[in-house]
Amino acid sequence: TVDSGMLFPQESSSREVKELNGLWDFRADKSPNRNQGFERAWYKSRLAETGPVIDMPVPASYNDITQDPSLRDFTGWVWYEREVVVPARWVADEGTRVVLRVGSAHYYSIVWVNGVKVTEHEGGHLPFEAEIGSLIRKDPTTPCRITIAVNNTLTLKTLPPGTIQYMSDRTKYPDGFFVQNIYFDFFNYAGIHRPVLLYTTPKAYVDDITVVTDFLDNTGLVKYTVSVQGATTATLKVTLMDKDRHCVASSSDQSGVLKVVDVKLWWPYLMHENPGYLYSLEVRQSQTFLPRSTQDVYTLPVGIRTVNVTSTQFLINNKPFYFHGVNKHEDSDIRGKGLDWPLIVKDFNLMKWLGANSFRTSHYPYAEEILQMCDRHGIVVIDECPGVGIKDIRSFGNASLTHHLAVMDELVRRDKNHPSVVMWSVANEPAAEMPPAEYYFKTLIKHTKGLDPTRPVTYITDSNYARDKGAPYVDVICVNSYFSWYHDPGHLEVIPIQLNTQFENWYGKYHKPIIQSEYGADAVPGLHSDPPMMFTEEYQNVVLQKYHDVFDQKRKQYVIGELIWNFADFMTAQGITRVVGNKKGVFTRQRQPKAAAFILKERYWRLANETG
Ligand code: GCB
Repeated sequence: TVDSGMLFPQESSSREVKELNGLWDFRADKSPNRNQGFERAWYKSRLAETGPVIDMPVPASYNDITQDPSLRDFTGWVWYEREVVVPARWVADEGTRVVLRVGSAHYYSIVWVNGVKVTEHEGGHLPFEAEIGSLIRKDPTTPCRITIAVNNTLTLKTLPPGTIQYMSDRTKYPDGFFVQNIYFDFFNYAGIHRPVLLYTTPKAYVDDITVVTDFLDNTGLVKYTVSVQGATTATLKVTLMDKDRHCVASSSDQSGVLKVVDVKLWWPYLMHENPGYLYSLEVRQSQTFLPRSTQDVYTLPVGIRTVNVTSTQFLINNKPFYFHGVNKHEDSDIRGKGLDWPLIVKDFNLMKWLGANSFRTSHYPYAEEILQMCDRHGIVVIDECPGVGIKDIRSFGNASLTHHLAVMDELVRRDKNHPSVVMWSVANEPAAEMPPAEYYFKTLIKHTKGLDPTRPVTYITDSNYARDKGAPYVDVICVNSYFSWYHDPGHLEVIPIQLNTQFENWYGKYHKPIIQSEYGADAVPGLHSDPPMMFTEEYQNVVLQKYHDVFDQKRKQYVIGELIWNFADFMTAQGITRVVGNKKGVFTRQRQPKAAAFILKERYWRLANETG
């Protein structure tokens, strides 16, 4: 389990943030065993003194930045470095904690400051941090040198899993040739994907806040717990404020329940004229360190809402919620999976244009900045962990499960307070029919419910309904299917019968609500044919329409949502089924609409009016 909080870094009257985004020195370790950087201790001096370095933007995937194919397809350690001038007041004040934080780096990271290792972290999609105050105070006259080594190698014990395969036939492959096998359908982009920053807190600080919300008639209930570190006798002031910064409730206890009269609930987009209403929970913590006192202030956005699941419905604030949304990727030209504000805002504008009220973070946790947008705009999120491509029986082993549980710890710790997050997804399309899947998913789901008893838990399946070993443990059945695409390609006429059977089978066996968590077809933008043929925009249209007809019959019964695969085209590994990436987007990778986007838009706005 995790032993500290991971509150999103924020400035306040007691906290400062210094972003380290921009150009870093970069060097890929192309030595045969990828280990030269460690053998020669590249972290001990300036990276530029160890050999040639290039400019690398942070945040960004490094893969598509240069013209070098061996860097695009690189597997192994890459090294990032930059120097930062730390404000003198941070150095001078022993009472200031200085924390180095990495939003995410794919996949395994080791961090040094002035040649001293400060932390390491496994997992490519969640933040990690280290307190570095004592190190920068050691030698306040030199700039602070931050070195981050990142390794994107995936093995059977990583999440997502992969394997490294060496090819020893020298009549076919050059010396040292190996490939990274992956079992998921998106490019294994790597590097420092999210912002790196330094932030400060006082020595006695607010380490974590947990809120759980509820309401009774017109009264909102905010159950909160504050955890404070570094203080012996902290006094606390917790104030809940509305949008106009008027105090609506307050307390001086470390935990308790705040009552909000005439509560304004957090509602999803299109379900209410004022979606995404957020209160602010200001936590003000004071501590007296003689001869002076310090204060720490942290303000958490809070949306008051409830989530419940029945055998046929998904309820938000006790009202049936129908997911009409998308599956996404963090993916775009040049920057790969690097966080990019113009892209994020554009995607929200496109989702709203479509009338999408929800998305799934397929197939890994997205940047917390994105969840904050969801909170504010009322976009509902199914928060998925990187458990994608669990196909090999060895991936169900103990070491893999232990890591998977740890990832859920980190994911729930980071995202537990987001009102937009209404459900956890612990995996996508695992080999759920294999015998070890039963214990694996039973344990994983129980663990997740232990971490957060307030949200339903699911995983996304493409297994046979009768043989799926984990389905008994999920709250909502999420099914992916690609009728007339991967099965019976070209035969659009099979969709009504096969999709009906799919729903009846799953509901008949489990009596749980069902989300069509993926469906779709590739369309190369600009390819046309009538009658429709695969890969044309017309074919994608008809697949969607035929699925929609069945959804309309079933959504009044127990189908509670439909998420198109995919919002936009995205990059994949090279292969014979992918024409420069996956083309199942309703938008192109450059975020221009295909014909299908207009069909979806019409439908989603109609659904918004019908389902309220
Ligand atoms: C799936 C996967 C998704 C793929 C998609 C496809 O079932 O969950 O990651 O991209 O199918 O297009 O093959």
